[in-house]
Amino acid sequence: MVSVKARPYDYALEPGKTALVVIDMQRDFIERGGFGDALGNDVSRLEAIIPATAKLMGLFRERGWPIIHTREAHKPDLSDCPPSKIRRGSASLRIGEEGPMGRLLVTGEPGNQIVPELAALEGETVIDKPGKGMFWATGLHERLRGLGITHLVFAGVTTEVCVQTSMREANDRGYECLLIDEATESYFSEFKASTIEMIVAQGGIVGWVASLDDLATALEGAEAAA
Ligand code: TIU
Repeated sequence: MVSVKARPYDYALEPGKTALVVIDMQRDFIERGGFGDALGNDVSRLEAIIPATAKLMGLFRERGWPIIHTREAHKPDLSDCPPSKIRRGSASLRIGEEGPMGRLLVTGEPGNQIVPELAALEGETVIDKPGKGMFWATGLHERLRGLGITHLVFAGVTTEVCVQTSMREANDRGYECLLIDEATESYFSEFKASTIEMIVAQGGIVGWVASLDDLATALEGAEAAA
């Protein structure tokens, strides 16, 4: 066990049972012309976490620990996208419509690819998820159980939408969840801050939050002591 300084109290990370989940770091959300932009958001805020997320991924890759990448992606015929979700998109550009980076939130389109700096390496898992949460209609729980994973470290976008939904879903399935502060972001700074407070409130009702430095220090310290 590696003890990581975190809120609301130290997180007990279990090497060998821990996976990193990087939520939806796809061009649709991070670059101009994508879904996030079509919803009227300032996407530059999200781009800023790419270096910290890359560093976090490096900590897992150096140790050979599993990394799961997710993408919010629908089938080209949109049969896995509820009409309610399409209706609530932007009036100018909706899910499945052709934008500057191809059809919005549709699997295989340029906008649906993970940004190049954070692209998955061979052997890493990429999950296309039709919902905001990573367990809905993905088979991910069974896959994680097959790998013996009980602990999940979270990164990605947006903090209050797909990251928080996925953390809550993971919590209900018994995973011990840790979010890394510098590796998640929202289009709304106040939503990120509120989400972090919600996660750690009531004794960690959804999980823990730590800084990237505190995670790196804990891992390196534990290895130096071994
Ligand atoms: N709109 C928004 O903030 N987020 C999403 O729709 N998806 C994710 O958070 N990935």
